[in-house]
Amino acid sequence: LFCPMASSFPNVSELVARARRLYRQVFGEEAPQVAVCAPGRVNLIGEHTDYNQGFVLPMALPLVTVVVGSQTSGQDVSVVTAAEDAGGPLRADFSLPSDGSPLSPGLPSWANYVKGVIQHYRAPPVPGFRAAIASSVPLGGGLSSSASLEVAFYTFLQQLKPDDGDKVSKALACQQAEHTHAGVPCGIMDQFVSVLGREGHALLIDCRSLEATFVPLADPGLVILITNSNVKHSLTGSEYPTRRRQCEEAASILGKASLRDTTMKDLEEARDRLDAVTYQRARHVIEEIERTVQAVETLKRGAYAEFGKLMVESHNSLRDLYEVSCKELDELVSAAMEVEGVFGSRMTGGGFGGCTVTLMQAHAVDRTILHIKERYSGTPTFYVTTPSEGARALSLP
Ligand code: GAF
Repeated sequence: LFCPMASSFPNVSELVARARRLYRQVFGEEAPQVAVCAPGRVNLIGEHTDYNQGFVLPMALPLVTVVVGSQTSGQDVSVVTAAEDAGGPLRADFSLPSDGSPLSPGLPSWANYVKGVIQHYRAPPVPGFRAAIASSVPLGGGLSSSASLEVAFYTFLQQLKPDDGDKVSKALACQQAEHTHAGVPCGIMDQFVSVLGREGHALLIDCRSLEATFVPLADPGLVILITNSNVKHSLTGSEYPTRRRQCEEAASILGKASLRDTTMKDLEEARDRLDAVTYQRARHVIEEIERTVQAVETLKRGAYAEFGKLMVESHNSLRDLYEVSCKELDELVSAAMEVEGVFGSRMTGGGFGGCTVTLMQAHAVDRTILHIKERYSGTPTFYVTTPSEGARALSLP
C-alpha cells in the first residue's frame, strides 16, 4: 500500500547496496561473498507471555538487518555497521579464541550481539570474517533490532560454515546470545519470528512446545500501522527482569511450573497467598494468554473488530496490571482509537516506550496518521507494514 503520510524505508536491495558500499569503503577489498538479512518484528498480541510459556502472535516486518561479508583465513573478525541512528559508521575488531575459551562480552557493546551469536553457533569453531551491516529496523525502538541483528549474524555464519539448519535451534541459540552477551533475560518470541516469519502470515507461537502455526494475514482492505513514540524510558533494562521474576514467584506460590499451567480460578483461590502486585502481574499473564488464543480465532474468521477489542484490552492490562506502558504509548493508543475505521491499537514489545501497533481499514490510514500527529505530545514515526519473510540468504549481483 502506498501511503505518503508514513515513513518510507529502504528495501532489502537498497540495504544490500549500502552494506556493500560500506564494506568496500572500510575494507577496501573485492566485493563480499555472502549477503543475508533478518527482519525485526511487531507483536500483534500476547505480550509478556513468552517467558511464561504462553502464546504470542507476532509477525516479521519488512524492516530488516542486512549483513554482507566474506570469510578470511585467520582468526580475526572485523565488523562495521552503518548505524545511521547512532552516528555511525562504527567498527569493531576482535580475535576468535583459538583454544576454545569463551568469547566474552566487552566494548563496543553493539558488537556483543555478534560475539554472543559466535559463542552459541551450533557448528563451532567459527572462521574469521569481515562483515558490514545496514539496517532499516530502528535501534532500540521496540521492533527487535537486536534479535534481527543476532539472527542476521547467525544466518551469515551458516553461509560460511553450515550447521544442521534446524530453525528452532537457531532461534534458541540467538536467544542464548541475548541472555549471555546482552544481559537481557528475554523470551523466545523475537528471535523465533525473525527466523521463522512468513510473508502474508502472523505466527502463533506456543512458547512451551515451540510449535508455530501460520495464521494468514494478507487482507488488502486491512492496514497494520506501527507508530514509534520515539521515546525510550530507562526503566526497560531493570523492569523486564523484575517482571519475569514476579511471574516465576507467582507460579511457584501456585505450585505450577509456569503461569501457562494456571487458570484464573487457581489464581483467585490463592489470592490471599499473593501480594497485590504479584497477583496483578499473574492476572495479566493468565488473561493475556487466553486473549491471544481468542484473537487467533477472530482473525481466522476475519472478525477484525473483535480482534481490535482484544488488542485494546491487552493494552489496558499492560498499562494497569503489568505496568509496562507509559504516558506516550497511552496517548498514541487513545488517539488511534478516536479514528473511525480503526479496529484496535496497543503498545507492542517490552514497553516503557517504543511502538504501538494499530489495526485498521486501509482507507483510514492517512486520517489516522494525521489525527495521531495532531494529538501526540511528541514526534512520532509511522510505518505501514505487511507480514514479511523470515531470515534468508540473498543472492549478490
Ligand atoms: C521483549 C522480549 F525480548 C520478548 O521476549 C518479550 O518478552 C517481549 O519483550 C514482551 O512480550 O521484546
